[in-house]
Order: sequence, then C-alpha cells, then structure tokens
Amino acid sequence: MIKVSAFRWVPPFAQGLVRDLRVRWALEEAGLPYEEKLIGPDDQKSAAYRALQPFGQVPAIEDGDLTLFESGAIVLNIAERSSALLPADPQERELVRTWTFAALNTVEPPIMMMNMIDLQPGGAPAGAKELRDKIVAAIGTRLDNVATFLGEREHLVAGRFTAADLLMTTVLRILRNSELVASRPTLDAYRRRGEARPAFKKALAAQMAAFAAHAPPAAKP
Ligand SMILES: N[C@@H](CCC(=O)N[C@@H](CS)C(=O)NCC(=O)O)C(=O)O
Repeated sequence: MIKVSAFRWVPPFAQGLVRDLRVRWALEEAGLPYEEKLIGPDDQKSAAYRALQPFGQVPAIEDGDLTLFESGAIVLNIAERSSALLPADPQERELVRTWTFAALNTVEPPIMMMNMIDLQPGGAPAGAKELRDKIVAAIGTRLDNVATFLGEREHLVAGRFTAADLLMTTVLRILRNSELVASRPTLDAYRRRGEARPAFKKALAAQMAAFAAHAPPAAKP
C-alpha cells in the first residue's frame, strides 16, 4: 500500500495546511488506499528520512520500489494513475501540468514569502513592512490573474476538476487568515468548490485526526 509521510503534530496555525494534504486528497480522489507514515523532528533529520526526502520535509511517498517527494510531483504521479485527476485528451493533460506549475511556481512563491515574514519569531520585523507591502501587492496581482482566467469557468482545465484545481485550491487555502482570497469572489467560490469535495473533506479529516491524536499535553484543549 502507498505510504505517505506526514507530521505527527504541528501548531494550530499550520494544521489543515501541511502539504501531505495535497497527496491525501489526490489519493482520495483517485480511490487509492494509503497509510500514513507519521514523523517528528528527529525523523526529519535522520539519514533514513533524508534518503526519502532530501530536505527533511513532508510529504514523501513510498510505493513499492517507487519513492517520490515534492507534493506537485507526487500529485501528478497519482494523477497519471487515475482519470479522476487527469483527462484523457493529450492537450488537456499538458494544460493540467501547466497549471500545476502555475499554482506551485507562480502563485505559491509570493504567498510563501509573506508567510516567512509573518512567521518570524516575535512577529514581522519593523523594517520588513515595505517589503511585505510589495509582496502583498504581488500576491494580489497573481490572484487577480487567476481570477481573470477563471472568469465564468468553474475549473482551470477541461471544464472539470483536475489535479491542477487540487493544487491551486491548496495554494489559495494558505491565505485563509487574510482577506486576499476572501475578498475576491471568483477565487473564494473556486476555493469553496474544491473544499466541498468529499475527497477533500476526507483528506483534511485524516490530517487533523493525526494532530488530535498526537497533540502535546500543553496543546490539548
Ligand atoms: N516544495 C515542497 C515543500 C514541502 C514543505 O514545505 N513541507 C513543509 C510542510 S507543509 C515542511 O515539511 N516543513 C518543514 C521543513 O521545511 O523543515 C513540496 O511541495 O512538497
């Protein structure tokens, strides 16, 4: 059975956003069973885990002799195995790959830059305000570009849900504590459509169940 690495526990700000969610969601859409390989900080540093994921991050998958890391690569690998995530038409398949890169390589990077500033211990440094404003503007431009492309479309490619929507939705979700997506009705509706999918709900519940089961005593409600 496919094994997916995931964190045993993360603080609440990250819960529901950790990138193994992308893989769990893809597997649920494809109807492929999986088991979790829950890891913690010590595992992240271990040589055995670094052999699987050179950066010590999650997710990684083990599937027989096949081991993969990078959520986008894993989701595309799963998509290759299931018409639930990838259409049959060759051109549409290439467009799904294109939008996969757009989600992870064009839309996500400025969002992660903002996160890095905001998550500095003790809060964003005072001198970072100007840079942060520029990054927020860049995020807004990218979001507007996606919203304009979507227009009246419900999905990015082929008039149906694909791996590209799965990844784009998970990228937009990173902005859940800001108004950047919420204030853009087209994108907000798009995100909600993704989150309403039964496979998404199952994947999110599975990630959250691991955190609930492994919460350190101080973090228990
Ligand atoms: N580009 C990688 C990023 C993976 C990533 O950033 N994973 C985070 C969790 S969402 C992580 O493991 N962070 C811990 C670390 O970087 O040490 C992917 O998409 O798989």
